Amino acid sequence: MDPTEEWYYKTFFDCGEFGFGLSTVPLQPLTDCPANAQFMDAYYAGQDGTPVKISNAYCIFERHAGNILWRHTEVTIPDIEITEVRAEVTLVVRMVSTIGNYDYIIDWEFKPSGSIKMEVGLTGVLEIGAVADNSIAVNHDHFLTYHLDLDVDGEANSFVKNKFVTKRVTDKSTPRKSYWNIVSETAKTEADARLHLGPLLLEDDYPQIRGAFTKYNVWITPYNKSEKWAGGQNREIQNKDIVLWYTIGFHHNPCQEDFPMMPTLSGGFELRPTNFFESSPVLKVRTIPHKHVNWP
Ligand SMILES: [Cu+2]
Repeated sequence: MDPTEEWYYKTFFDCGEFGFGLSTVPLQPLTDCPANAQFMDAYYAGQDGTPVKISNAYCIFERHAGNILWRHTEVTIPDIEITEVRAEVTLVVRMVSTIGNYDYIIDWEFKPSGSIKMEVGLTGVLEIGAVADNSIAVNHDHFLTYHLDLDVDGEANSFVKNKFVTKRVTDKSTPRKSYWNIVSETAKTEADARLHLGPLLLEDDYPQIRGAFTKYNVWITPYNKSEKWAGGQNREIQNKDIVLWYTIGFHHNPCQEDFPMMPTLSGGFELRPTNFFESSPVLKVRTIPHKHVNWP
């Protein structure tokens, strides 16, 4: 098995549970997705239980973004210079959900390094009000929560936080005054695992009470099929079947360039394997022969 395939298999995630699912819109070939994309339909259960079809709900394509996967020029050998470069080719799965005036472009990008990158792009029509001769748009937030069931090497998993810590040298063993180190902490309970986002609103303000999950951008909870929304109860999470809730927040201060159509604004995060593989999983990636390149 390809080592990255194994990682994807072990890093099981459920991308079918977007609250966005019902708002999925058909993708337009050649503009929503590139010419090399394949499209798939999707179905959801309608109000009366009958299946409702969304044509071209997903697209899947190889992305040749022009990025470097890895490279090195070896300059330390006398009289010889060796250069090896590999272009990055990734696999992207895309869907778009339109909710009111906004369109959310949701990408899952699978990289040869084993990294899985989640990206969401915000675009659409800015919601505005008219005040005398002017148009105004209010400051607002967008929060998107990803519900990730990370079963790495089986169901039992733990959440480990790696913190960078400054250490002062006190024993005069070296002229250096300090160094830095990594201190690993395994979260025992849900409260231990929360990571802070830093909300702008006061805690007793009504939108903040309603969206209290946005106070932290990472929550870890034990797997429970019926739980669909972020927010913990401080249960034990060490060596358990755990799920990770990642909340991406956008504090949107509208500007004139967002009116009337907002150019796509993107945010995201990356799941990167760390000490999972024995060595770099990209060594097997071949270079693209020049004769196979068709310039447009
Ligand atoms: Cu906005």
